[in-house]
Amino acid sequence: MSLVFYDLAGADRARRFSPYCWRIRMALAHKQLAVDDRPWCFTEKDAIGFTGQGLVPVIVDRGRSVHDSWEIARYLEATYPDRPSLFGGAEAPIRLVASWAERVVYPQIGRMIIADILAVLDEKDKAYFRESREKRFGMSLEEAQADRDQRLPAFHQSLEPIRAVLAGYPWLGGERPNYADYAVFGAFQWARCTSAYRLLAEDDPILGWRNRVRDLFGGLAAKAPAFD
Ligand SMILES: N[C@@H](CCC(=O)N[C@@H](CS)C(=O)NCC(=O)O)C(=O)O
Repeated sequence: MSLVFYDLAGADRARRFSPYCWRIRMALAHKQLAVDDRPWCFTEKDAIGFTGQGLVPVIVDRGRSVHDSWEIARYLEATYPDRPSLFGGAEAPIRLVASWAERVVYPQIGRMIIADILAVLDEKDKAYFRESREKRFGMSLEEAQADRDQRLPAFHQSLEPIRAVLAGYPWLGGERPNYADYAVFGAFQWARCTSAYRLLAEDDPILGWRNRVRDLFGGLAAKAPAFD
């Protein structure tokens, strides 16, 4: 039986846009696992109620469910040791990369695309998304996104750690891509699947890396509905 994967989807069910789900979609491809894909909307909490929480990604494999992207990555690495490694024996440093991405990269990108995300959602999710995110930001989605041009320079500056790695290696995983790449890439894929806003300059090496990750696994991420 294939592994079941609950993945956040928009009005167009083919538009998958969660940064955390993209981490796992890439990790599943890396592990060469067949996936029974379940598109999921924000307000379909009942469908994942069996996990005791309300967030995706969720996987069900070998009779057990796992949620939280990091826990899923660890589960895949432990359960499929004969498949290409996600951590390359360096779990703790990769946890650092994933954690840095969540705390530094994801929030900045989220703030720059939050109103654009609304437009790709299923109608039934829109009120929930607006209300929950406006509460989080303490302002309207449109206000949160309005100053994104002013935010870009600080965002670019905060990405220096990525450029430092790419100056010496093609991937954040070094000579080969691994979960470090997918953990950061999730945020850029989230943006390209929901917004036409250009986050990266044409000459930024991070854009070249993003495109290399996008094109992995036969263009898994490249083929997804997106704005570039
Ligand atoms: N720490 C979790 C975060 C997962 C998360 O925030 N997922 C979002 C989608 S990107 C979600 O399911 N949100 C549901 C909601 O806001 O109701 C992970 O790493 O998987």
